Amino acid sequence: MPEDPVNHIDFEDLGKKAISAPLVSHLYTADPSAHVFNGRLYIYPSHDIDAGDAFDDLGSHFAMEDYHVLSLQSPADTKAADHGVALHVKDIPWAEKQLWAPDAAEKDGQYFLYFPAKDYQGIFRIGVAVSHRPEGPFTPRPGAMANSFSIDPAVFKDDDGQYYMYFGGIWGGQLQRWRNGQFNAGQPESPFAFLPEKNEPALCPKVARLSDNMLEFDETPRDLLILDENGNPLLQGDTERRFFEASWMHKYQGTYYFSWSTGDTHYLCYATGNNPYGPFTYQGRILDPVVGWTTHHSICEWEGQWYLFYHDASLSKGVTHLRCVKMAPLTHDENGRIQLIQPYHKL
Ligand code: FUB
Repeated sequence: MPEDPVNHIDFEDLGKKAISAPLVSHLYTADPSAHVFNGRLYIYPSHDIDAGDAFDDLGSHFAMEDYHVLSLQSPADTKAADHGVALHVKDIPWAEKQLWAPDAAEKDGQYFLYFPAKDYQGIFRIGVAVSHRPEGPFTPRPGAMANSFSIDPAVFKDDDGQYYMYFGGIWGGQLQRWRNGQFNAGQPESPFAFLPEKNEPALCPKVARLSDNMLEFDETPRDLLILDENGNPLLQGDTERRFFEASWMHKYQGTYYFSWSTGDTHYLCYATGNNPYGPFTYQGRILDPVVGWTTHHSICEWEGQWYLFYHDASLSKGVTHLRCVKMAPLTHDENGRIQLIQPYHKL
């Protein structure tokens, strides 16, 4: 992926301008998925490392090997506890490499960690691992979830007790290679091959209800349609709005909020709908670009306040694949609109 879009950064100055500090600084973390379990806030992030892999537009340099779970006792905490290794790629029979953005869910006292990884054919699949404790360690299932593909699983529990997984990501996330349940392994291996034309509807994130045991899809994944203000699907060329990766779902006052990253234009955006499958209508931005190429988030209510969990690359002074997770208050205004968050103050 291209290097940091913000050039010539004075990181000392940036540290003063940042609206929030890294929640941990003894390891690099990214893609924070936050949930409150038993009154404590748990964060399920990617654990970034520098494995020495080549930097490219397919994200080969994101070569993560394990997950650590973080947690906060109170919203006033400025540092998160690190519960150590919760799952390592060497213990996942089907996965070869690249443990990308995970999420977690709880059901009946069991905790489920959902994660993407490349299998031994180089294809991203989504796996699940189980624990009796929110912080793990998690025991992986022997195989990936049947019919799973692409990256960035996010699991949402609706008020009726049904769980849904949202997922997908283009370029290195391989979503563009999937058509009608088939993976197109053809050349070239460019992130731009197999994408729709700019004037065609954008590729959609996917949604599927989970089975009662939380281990499989309960249905064939469906497209989650994101419409513009005129009711037309967002177009692939609408790069400041179209879906790229980093699905998240939250519900506020009965409305479903689907949010995502625009990837190469570096925004977090959201759309609203009246059911978990959509369609969703584009509403606006949540977060302006952060230092670093990627932007990825979750949204979670804790003790009556909503928070955005996100990352930037400030801790590594701008190294794209060495990121740090952060949190900031998030506000829905009186009309339910999410107020745009600027990650750095203008001093
Ligand atoms: O962390 C690896 C990948 O970078 C994630 O899966 C994407 O969402 C992006 O943040």
